[in-house]
Amino acid sequence: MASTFPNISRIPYEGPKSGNPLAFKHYNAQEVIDGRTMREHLRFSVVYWHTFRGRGSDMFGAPTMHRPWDDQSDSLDNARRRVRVAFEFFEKLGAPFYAFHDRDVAPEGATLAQTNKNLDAVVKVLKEEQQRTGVGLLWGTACLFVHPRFAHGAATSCNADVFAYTAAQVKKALEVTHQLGGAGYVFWGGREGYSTLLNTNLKRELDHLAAFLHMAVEHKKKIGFQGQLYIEPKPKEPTKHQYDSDAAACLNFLREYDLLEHLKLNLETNHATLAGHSMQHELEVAAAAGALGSIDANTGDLLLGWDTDQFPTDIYLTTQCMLSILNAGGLTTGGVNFDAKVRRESFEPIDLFYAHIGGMDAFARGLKIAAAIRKDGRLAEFVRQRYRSWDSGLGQQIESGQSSFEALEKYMLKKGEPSPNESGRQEFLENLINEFI
Ligand code: XLS
Ligand code: NI
Ligand code: NI
Repeated sequence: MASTFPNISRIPYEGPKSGNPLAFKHYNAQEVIDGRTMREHLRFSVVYWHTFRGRGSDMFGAPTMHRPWDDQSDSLDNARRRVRVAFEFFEKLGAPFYAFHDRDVAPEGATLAQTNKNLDAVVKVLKEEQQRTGVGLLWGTACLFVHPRFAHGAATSCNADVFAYTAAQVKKALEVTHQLGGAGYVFWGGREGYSTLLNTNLKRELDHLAAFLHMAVEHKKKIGFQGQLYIEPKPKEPTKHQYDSDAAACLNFLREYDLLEHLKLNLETNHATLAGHSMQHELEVAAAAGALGSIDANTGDLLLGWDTDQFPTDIYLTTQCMLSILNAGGLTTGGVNFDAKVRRESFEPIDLFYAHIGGMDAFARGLKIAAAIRKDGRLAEFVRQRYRSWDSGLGQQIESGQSSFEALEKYMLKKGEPSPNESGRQEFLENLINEFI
């Protein structure tokens, strides 16, 4: 097949002084930072949905994207052609991974059987292209939110038949992900929530969601899929409330239903914003539970209240992300997955390159800065010192469970007043971070 991007060669690393918009200034795949290459640390992934299916429409306007390779039909030929283009893009960008929903890659047929057949036909091409290029699947997932059958939810639908359809669809999506050697599989509860409590049996819906995930775990074992399962928190949009609203809610749900050992979290920046949290908060909450799995790297717009899914370019943000990720031991099965889309006004194919290059460079810089902050050690040392009263004596006794209200009362009656507090030094620490940026 002729090249779709004939004027673009493999994006080179040219270093920070380069003025070439089609070169990396910071992402140098083979450069070793803190014992691992940047490629291994960051495990970049391109999403099929925004980048190859996004058309630039919004609720007020028609599609704007110029995608000359795509005739916008639902034909299998078009779907197969798109795969070749997508892999040329992944290759030229030097992205080691991609991610997709079942319905992004292959058209839905008139029946489930026909839909599965379509998927198989396209998966064949995906497999060929993975083998040709060495690009791997970071995670697969199922689209359980576009079709009208999911209007009331998928696994949490009031309609048991829809639950059955969802199970069948996810069974197939897990099998296909396994076939393509996927490193993981994501559950994002697109419509698993409610628009009004007037018509909702919340407890029953949560029970159903848990039963569904247990079946998924069972099927995963049955087919021998070793990939990591993830749940992706998001508080709202499209529904008013989604059950997987933030990291803490997901963890509570997983714990309550005995699922915590089977799933980790796939955290998305813009979803954290919608939940009223910072991305770093979500990362720290997940890491504290040993459940930090993967990230959907994007960012919102401070002045718009929805999931705008912009490419991340803020070095402060990527530094915070990489600090939390490195402190948690780094990404293993997960990756930095650009669940991000170019703006409606950025309609040329070359904008897809600019967007991803910018996101990759922003994360590469974040990685370098975070590694330097860790190597310097002052930040970690400050935090360590701040808690030093817990390292010996009274604090140590409490932490090791060897104390009681009575013992502590006795201690305090004798001492009278706690030792004085020390400054939290927020501004000092903010200045310290800026030394590295
Ligand atoms: C939507 C979600 C979605 C998931 C995959 O807001 O981010 O894209 O990542 O279903
Ligand atoms: Ni996402
Ligand atoms: Ni999102």
